[in-house]
Amino acid sequence: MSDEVWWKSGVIYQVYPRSFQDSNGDGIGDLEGIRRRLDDLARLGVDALWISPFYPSPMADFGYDIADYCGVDPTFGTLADFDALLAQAHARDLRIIVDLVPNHTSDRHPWFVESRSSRANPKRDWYLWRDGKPDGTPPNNWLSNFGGPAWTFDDATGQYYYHAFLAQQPDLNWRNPAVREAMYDVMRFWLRRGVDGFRVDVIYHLIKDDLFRDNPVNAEVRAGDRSSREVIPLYTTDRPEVLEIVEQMRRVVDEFGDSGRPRVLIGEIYLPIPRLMAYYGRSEHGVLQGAQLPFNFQLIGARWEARAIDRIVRDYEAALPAGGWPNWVLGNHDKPRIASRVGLEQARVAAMLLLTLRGTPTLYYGDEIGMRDVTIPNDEVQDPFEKNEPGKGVGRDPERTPMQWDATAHAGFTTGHPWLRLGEDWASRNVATLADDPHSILTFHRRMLALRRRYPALATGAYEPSMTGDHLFAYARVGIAGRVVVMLNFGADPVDVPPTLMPRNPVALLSTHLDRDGALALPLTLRGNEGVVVAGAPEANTVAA
Ligand code: TEU
Ligand code: CA
Repeated sequence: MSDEVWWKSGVIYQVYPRSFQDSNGDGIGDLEGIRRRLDDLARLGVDALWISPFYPSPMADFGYDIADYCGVDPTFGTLADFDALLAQAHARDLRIIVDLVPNHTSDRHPWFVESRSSRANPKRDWYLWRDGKPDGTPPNNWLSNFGGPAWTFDDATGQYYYHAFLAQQPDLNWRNPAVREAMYDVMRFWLRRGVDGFRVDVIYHLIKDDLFRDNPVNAEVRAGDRSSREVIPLYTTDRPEVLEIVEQMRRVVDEFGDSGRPRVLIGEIYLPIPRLMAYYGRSEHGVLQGAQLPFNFQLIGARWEARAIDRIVRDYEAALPAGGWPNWVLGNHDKPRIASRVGLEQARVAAMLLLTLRGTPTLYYGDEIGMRDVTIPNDEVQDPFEKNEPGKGVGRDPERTPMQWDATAHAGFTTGHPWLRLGEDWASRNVATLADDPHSILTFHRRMLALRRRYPALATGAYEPSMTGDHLFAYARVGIAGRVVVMLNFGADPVDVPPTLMPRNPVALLSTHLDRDGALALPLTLRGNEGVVVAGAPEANTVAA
């Protein structure tokens, strides 16, 4: 294993707690369920878990509407369950990253209950309250990401409040220093408990325009688009003042980072590359002051072609600030699953890409067994986004279905009735069944993760592009201990690998097809949808002293 800090060399695994493992038969995953699966996660070979919100919540947005930042929702367990999970994860060398949702609270949070009670309440200014226009319509044209106006009128005090998401998720006023201090204390609460870091929900949303100017109308909106696309979020996201807050959050994390246990700040940011880079923060004495890992979502929306991917990797690598560590993501609880986007065969190529590019990978639960989006019948839809904007394909239930563990009832996820239906393939596509299959996608993930540990060049080595064709994308990872070449066939037809790409005495370390090991005969032809990791045999690698 590389001796770099864990959040650079390690692999993050995202757990959506509702859907991971139920321990008490109510059909909803919980913290105790995650604890029981720690050995499975250690066996998979990941290094850290990011757990989506488990805090007390009315669940209007399934936990992204928080009513108490310092507790655990009874659905998910208790604080004692969290402590047990954390201790037992740490005992296995697994880090725990928790979700921080600072942009908005639940409308049931005591802060908002107070804030809406009267215009004179001391918490009034903790949220964004404005008068309507003289004709009674909302203060400006800002739109909710989940459909409709971002302003809801509150009868009690005769003003509108702003919410970037649901009306049940009022946005906090981050210009108010008391809000900042309260949220930094929330961070300290979890850091003291021992968490290893935060994934900060929509960190780029925290500050809105102080003049509440109208957002520009989006000329490129198309029929069938989500309604929030009607305007460009110029005055509601990525405001310059937000970067100061990102640095403040980083300093809070760093208050706890010097005990030999560095902690990490991850930002959830959907922005084009040049803007994304700002969230690494300013450089002071050669140290970046912002988020260590501003999530890089470029691969999520990418056209799945060799040249397009190569371009993304080059542009991203070239844009990184000095000292900025890259990261890569294929999917999450908000986006269609990778195996549905590119197909089951390419999903292995995608995983090889994710786990061999330079930068911290985040793996979404279930992707290691090739779970696909599950069609949810209309009368079973849970996601409020889908309910608000039906028929536009925005629903997020399909990628949130229960983890498929084994071939027993409900795939071992629950003994009760699962909150969301399982994928139809669960009886064969599950961890227990695929673990026994030497050629399964799960076995591929385990071997790929093991390979990263054996070859530190794969985790922390330099990135060297080597060639891109119509379907072949090849690059090398170069560390002090050696050089590893990755060749990926993005097409369904065989592709010949130019011999110049090969190290001397090439040895296959891993193929997505799991049937190449040892010395490679040349010339090499990759089969359709095949990726291979190749090294030079040791004697060819020996460096003169
Ligand atoms: O998501 C932010 C966000 O804008 C979206 O991910 C949006 O759902 C996506 O672009 C649709 O494709 C975060 C959380 O990840 C999400 O689950 C929450 O619903 C949202 O914030 C509000 O907290
Ligand atoms: Ca449960």
